[in-house]
Amino acid sequence: MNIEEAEQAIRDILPEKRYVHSLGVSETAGKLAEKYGADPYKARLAGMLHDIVKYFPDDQLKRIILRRADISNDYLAYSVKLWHAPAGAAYVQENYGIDDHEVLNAMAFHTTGRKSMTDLEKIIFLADYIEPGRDFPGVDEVREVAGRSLDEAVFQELQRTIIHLLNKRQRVYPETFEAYNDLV
Ligand code: DGI
Ligand code: FE
Ligand code: FE
Ligand code: FE
Repeated sequence: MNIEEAEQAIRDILPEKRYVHSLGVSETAGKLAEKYGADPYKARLAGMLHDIVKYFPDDQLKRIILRRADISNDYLAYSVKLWHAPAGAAYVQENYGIDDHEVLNAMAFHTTGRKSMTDLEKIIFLADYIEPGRDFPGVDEVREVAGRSLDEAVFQELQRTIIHLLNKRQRVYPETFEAYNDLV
């Protein structure tokens, strides 16, 4: 599947707002890849598809996670907001024949992060947070840091996300802490 086909697929599946967000992630990820020496094509493809199953019913995402031996069932004990990331990677592998594991892992870990992230994984994780459509307190600071250090920007995103979850008295997926510990 090429970038245009991926764009067509999400245009058909996602609501307008999420489609525009995905275009922003794709574009931002492509630029970050050029800057930090990752593959811009893989970055744009993963960015385009990263939220493809975001609006699938929870029970459908759960079934994908249970069916796939390569997706940890631990996700099911944490927020439903986490499920679309690994389920989306499985979906594009099964339905679009995408077999590039760098692209699939960048999609699978775009929400939680994990220990020892590749640059492509960091780029999708970060692009999701700072694409031009995002508007929340602190996003401009992270955009600024993203212009000089990929690791520092990912670190600040993890720090802010964990603080945000703690303030809302929500669970934190252990891999998010592991990603944080890796970069602190
Ligand atoms: O799908 P998006 O909205 O574009 O963004 P995302 O896939 O990064 O989802 C972010 C949401 O997930 C955000 O509301 C925080 C929430 N979340 C819930 N539990 C966790 C979590 N995020 C992380 N990193 N770790 C968690 O344990
Ligand atoms: Fe997402
Ligand atoms: Fe994210
Ligand atoms: Fe997203």
